[in-house]
Amino acid sequence: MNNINGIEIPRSHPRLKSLLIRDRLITGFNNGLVAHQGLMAHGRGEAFDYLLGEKSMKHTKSAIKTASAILFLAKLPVISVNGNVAALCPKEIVRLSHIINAKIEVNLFYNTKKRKKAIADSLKKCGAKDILGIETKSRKHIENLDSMRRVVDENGIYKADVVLVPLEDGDRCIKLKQLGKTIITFDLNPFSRTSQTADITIIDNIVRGITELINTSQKMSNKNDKYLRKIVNAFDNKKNIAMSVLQINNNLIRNIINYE
Ligand code: PTJ
Repeated sequence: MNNINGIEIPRSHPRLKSLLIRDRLITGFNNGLVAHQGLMAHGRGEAFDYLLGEKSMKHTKSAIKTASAILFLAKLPVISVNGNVAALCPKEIVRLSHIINAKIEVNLFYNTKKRKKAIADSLKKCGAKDILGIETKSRKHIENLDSMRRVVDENGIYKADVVLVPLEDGDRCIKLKQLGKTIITFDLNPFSRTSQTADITIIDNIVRGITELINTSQKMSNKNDKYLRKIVNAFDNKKNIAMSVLQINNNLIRNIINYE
């Protein structure tokens, strides 16, 4: 039996995993990490996860392997963290940052000082030493980006050559690409602007995909640049996205046939 807000949920409940993930978001919201809108953004993600079959797809492994290779090849990789990511997988973000030697920066759409600090503190509790995006003296602005995501850290996203932007909202992804940065994202929605614009789109629930990225990165940590470049050159993101759309299509068709 699992207990969510004092309500007992039987282990046999078919949606148990999904309910437990929701609970992480709600706990994150109650602890001041997640924006109100983050709860709705999660709902959109859940809907796509449902259509994708709520499991990691085979081709996603290739996107993850490529993401790992790019992160190892990077000069200055940065992981951008928002409220939802901080609530869903903080330990994993810190673990990944250690393996690939990346900086972590808090960057919010619904930007408040209080929430930024709460997110940084919770990441520090998970073992992160330095969290960028908090200090005002190293603050820079990304030009022609209207949202508050324009506020970045000079020593982080501003100078980074590779940025991991999970659960992103579109505008910044395009802008960062225009600045010549390589962008990796986790997004369950293959049709989103972020998915369509990023260099590597990991179409998977970050809760599942981040563990695969950690395990893959552990295995790749001793590979040389030639090996890593070969992986990157063989990857086709358009094909990767198309495979996810096909998966949704197949799942829908299978449902119609089962219904008949
Ligand atoms: O904490 P803040 O202020 O930076 O705000 C964060 C949110 C997520 C609220 C903000 O970035 C936002 O509004 O994002 P969007 O435009 O709703 O986009 C989020 C994308 O992430 C959508 O395409 C969702 O399908 C996707 N998504 C949601 N949950 C997950 C997910 N993708 C992977 N794993 C998830 N668990």
